[in-house]
This record gives sequence, C-alpha cells and structure tokens, in this order.
Amino acid sequence: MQWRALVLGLVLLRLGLHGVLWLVFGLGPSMGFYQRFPLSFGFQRLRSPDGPASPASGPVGRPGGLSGPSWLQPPGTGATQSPRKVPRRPEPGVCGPAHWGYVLGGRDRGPDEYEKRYSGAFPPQLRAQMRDLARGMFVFGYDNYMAHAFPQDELNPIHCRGRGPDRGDPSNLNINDVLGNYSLTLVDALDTLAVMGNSSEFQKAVKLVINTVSFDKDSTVQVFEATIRVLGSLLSAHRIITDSKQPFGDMTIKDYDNELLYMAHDLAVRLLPAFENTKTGIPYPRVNLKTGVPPDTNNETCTAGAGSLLVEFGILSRLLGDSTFEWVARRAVKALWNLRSNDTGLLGNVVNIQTGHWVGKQSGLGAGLDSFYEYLLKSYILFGEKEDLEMFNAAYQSIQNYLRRGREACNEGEGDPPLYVNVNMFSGQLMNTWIDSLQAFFPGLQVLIGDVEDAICLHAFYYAIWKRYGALPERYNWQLQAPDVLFYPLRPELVESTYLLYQATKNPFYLHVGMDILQSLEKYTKVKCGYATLHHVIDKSTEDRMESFFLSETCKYLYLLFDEDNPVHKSGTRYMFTTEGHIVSVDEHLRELPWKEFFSEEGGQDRGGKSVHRPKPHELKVINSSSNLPAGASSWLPGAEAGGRGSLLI
Ligand code: DMJ
Repeated sequence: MQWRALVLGLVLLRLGLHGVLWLVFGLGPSMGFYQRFPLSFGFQRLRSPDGPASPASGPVGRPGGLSGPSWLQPPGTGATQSPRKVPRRPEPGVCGPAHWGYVLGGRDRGPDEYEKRYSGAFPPQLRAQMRDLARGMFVFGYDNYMAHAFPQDELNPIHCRGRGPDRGDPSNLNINDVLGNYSLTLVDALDTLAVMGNSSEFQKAVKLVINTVSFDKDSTVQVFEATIRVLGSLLSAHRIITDSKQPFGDMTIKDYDNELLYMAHDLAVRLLPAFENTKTGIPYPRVNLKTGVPPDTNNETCTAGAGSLLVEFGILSRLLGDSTFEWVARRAVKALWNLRSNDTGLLGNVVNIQTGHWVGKQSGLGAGLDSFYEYLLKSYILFGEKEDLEMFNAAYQSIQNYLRRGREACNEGEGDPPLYVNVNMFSGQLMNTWIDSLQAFFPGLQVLIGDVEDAICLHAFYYAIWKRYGALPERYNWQLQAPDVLFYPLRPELVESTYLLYQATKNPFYLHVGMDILQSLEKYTKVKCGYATLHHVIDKSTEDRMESFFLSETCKYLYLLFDEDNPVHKSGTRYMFTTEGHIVSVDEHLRELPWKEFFSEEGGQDRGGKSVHRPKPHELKVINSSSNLPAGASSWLPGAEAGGRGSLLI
C-alpha cells in the first residue's frame, strides 16, 4: 500500500515538474532556455543599469513585472494574495528512502523520459569543459593562496599578498570576525580538495593543518564564523579521512590519530565561554580564543549567528560522546525559538542575549536569519530529532504566511510572481523593499523539503538579477529595480541553489545557469592572483579580497554541478552540506543520543543553573563513524536502498 502511494507520488511530482518547468522557462523539446524564460516573468522590465526598464511583453504575468505593487500589500488583501499553504510533504516518520531520495531525483530509476528528452540539451563535452573550468577556478585561487598568502588567513588576489586579522583596528569586524590567524582559507578548502578527487593535495593540506594550525591565538572571532568555516571543515575532513569506503580516492592519512577531531575539540572548547553567563542561553557573538568573552563585548547577536551552530556542535558531540557541545547549541536554538512572536510565529534578526529583547525586529530569509532556518532542517536530517523538524515546519509555514508575497502558483494565475520580503516580526508589515543576495540560498533549502515548484520560481528571480549584472548585488531593491548595496564578494548562494535544483530536476537549464555564472566570474572577478570581490556590480570595479567561502562553497558547487559522476552523487553514501558547503555523510551513528534527558529541558535553562561542563582532552573518547558501522548498517540510513544506489541527501 505504502509503495503504491510512493509511486503515485513520484509520478505526480514528475508531471508537476514537467508542467512547471515548461511554463516557467517556456521550455520545449526544441529548447529555448534563457532567451525565453525571462519573458515568462516579465523580467525584461527590470531596469537596465544605465537606462529605464523596457516594456513588458511576456506571455504570462500581469503588466508591471518586478515592480508590481502587490508585493507591497500584506498577504490576504487581494484576490490573488492569499497566504500560500505549504504543499503536503511526507510525514516526519517517512523521511527515509522515499522522501529525500525522490526529492533529489534518485538515480535508481535510470534515465527516465524527462532526462532523455533533454539529454542532448547540454552536450557532455560542454559539461566536461565547464567542470574543468570550475576545477581550474578552484586551483587558481587555491594555488595562489598557498603561494602568496599561506599561512595567513586570506588571499588578497590583486596584490598577491596574504591577509590576517586587523590588529590595528579591533572594530573592523568585517575582517576580524572571520580571520582568526589560523590559516582560514586552507582549513576551509580541505574537503573541496577531496570532492575534486585531489588526494595528494588533500593529504598534503591535512598534514599542513595538523602541523601548523593552532587555535591558541589572541584573536577575537565570531563564534558563528569560526564554527561554520573552521570547526565544520575540520569535522568534514576528519570524516573523509576515516571513511572506510574512501569514495573520493585514497584520502587516508598515514598514522592519522584523529588529530583533526582533536583540533575541532580544542577550537570548540575555546568557543564555549560564549555560552556561559548568558541569561537566555543565547551565546555571545564573539570570543577571544585565548581569553574568552572580551570584557567590553556586545550583548546583541543576530539570530543566524547564535542559532546555526547545532550541526557542527552536534556532530562534534556525537563523535566524542560528549553532550556538552550539542547541548549548548540546542539550548540556544530553543531559547531563540521561544522568543518568536506569538502572533506571527516569526523571529527577528537581532536579539539581546541577556534580556531576550528583540533589537532587530526584521524578519526575512537573508542576512541575520538565513542559516537559522537551514539548520533546523539540516539538524533533523542529520540527527533525526523530531523537534527540529517540527520547528522547521512551523517556521516554514510562518514564512509562507507573512513573508511570501505575490500569486500563489509560481507561474499561473493573476498577480505578480512570488517573492519573499522583509517584514516586522510582530505585525507582518513590510519593513523595506530590498532582498539580499544571501536569500538566494533559500530555493536550495526548498528543494530539500520538496517544495520544488516554489524553489524554481525564487531561483529564477535571483537568476534574472544575476543576468542583469553578471553578479548578485548584496542588496537589490525590487521597488526601485536597482541595487541598494553594490558589492558582490563571490558568494555561493545562487550557485548552491542552482546545483540543488539541477539535482532535483535534472533540467539542463540549470547547467546553462551554472555556465553563465562561471563565465561571468571568469570575466569580471579573475585578477592576477585569484578571484576578487566585486566592489560595484555595475562598473565592475574590484576589491582586493577573496573570502574563504569562494573555495569552500562557490567553486565546490560549480564543480559538482558539472561533475555528473562525482562520488557525492554516486557513492551510495548520502551527503549533506553544512551552511559553509562542507560535506558530511549522514550516518546512523550520528543519530545515536546517549544523553537524551538533557535535551528534554525547556530552552533557556541550563543544567541546574550550573555552568556547562568542559571536557578535558584526556577524557575524549573518539567514536568514528562509518568505519565502525556493522556490516549492513548502511541500509538503515535514510535513503539507502538495497544495492546501495547513489543518492543525494544534500
Ligand atoms: C558563508 O560563510 C556561508 O554560506 C554562510 O551561511 C553565509 N555567508 C557565507 C557565504 O555568503
């Protein structure tokens, strides 16, 4: 009975996708791709950088295109503006083989009619060429970092120099939050080397990290940045090294003795003071790696920064068998969750960690909140804690109720195409008319939960902006049809969504999008010693900075998009990406929870008011994952099926 429902579901999803893609992109067997798809939304009405918008002539959509006034109206105020119901998704209990597998277009069925129909649309040689271009992009950035910047944190690609923390100006948070004087770019790039199958460089890089990187530094960094870029990368590389299957080639390290895991532990222990002496349980945003929370520190944190630590902290706890890290991260999530508005269910973007007062009342999908939502779902995928999914589902419904504007269906009916706006968390009233480039990650998240139609729509919106500027401005004002904030620091979010949508739909349209992005990165951001931040998306002037996420995320997602046979898709292991793009295999061991009782407490409380326990290194007991799995255990994993087909969890 259950499998019949599943088959029916699959068929309906496929039919739905055919229909949606046909309508959205105006695709037919003869192809039309992006010459035609913008017309569907009237996107050609976007104001050009140097002139007024051209008239709408699209076959679908109301006249007015992107500036349609209906986005200014709250949901439910017009015939076409009713809050959208979240599409029915499988119940939590069936998030196994069926759900995540089919959402991501599992390969066990072989090429179906859909794949066959478009298989000629993006020739294999072109795909290989693009894969090599993406690989070359990574290699150019990485080699130049190693040659000119290592052991410093980042590469200044224009002047071929290294960059470390700005010691002269501690208030330079843009730099100091991220750069901890711990060879950030090398650490952040480790698993990209593995994903690209470069075992010799991976092994060399891991040894270099083990031998040269120390966290005993007088650096005040942001807890969130250190967690996602450094802790996450160390854990990801550790698991790649200790994976008994070695799907990426030989990534083992001779005499490896869990050094990366111990380093991850050392770093996490240095971050723990952020979770102490906070009345709400929400962590301080910054710590000094040597001395703890600085005396003059700020009590205000953004929601994403405080509430997106659970994936990395949870993995660390479960690998070490020590609940401390997961416990503090989960306490922070719950404390934030308990502060959501009773009326809208929304959270704001900045909160005071002592009073729980919302300092920033803006609720949106971009900066300040993005990865909070992402980690509710990804924590569930990884650890299987039902409450994480429940929080995510409730948050997703509130997002649909209050943030989503425009017509209900992606590309049919009256009204403007859908858009997610920034609102006041308590009233749901529109707060401004811009969206930011970070929000472009959201379609990828929607793919994970099966809301593919809406993902296609939102992605198309962002791609239209990319097409116009050859990059994504940090903020785009949809009312003025112009960028509000003009820089583009090589961010990965649009590529990430493109990759995930390609995996879900196998529509070569997304390969064309990827090619377009690759080519504009080459054209506008490549400089003498790497890839540079675009200072101004219109005049294309550059800034001398290459952020570490360019190698860990942007290049990785581009490469994976074109590398059809990559083990990430085909090894039989199911992988999930952290918010920094680090791969983590979803493993039954990570679902074991020997300390359950701690998590049943209400958020915001700590254990009997006592400060958290800090394990000492000699107490550590390492639980390695897949290498310890009993024979046949992989069949318990969500999505695993007899025969171990390659499938993606992502
Ligand atoms: C990355 O560090 C991560 O993707 C994070 O979640 C958001 N910001 C950057 C990339 O834009």
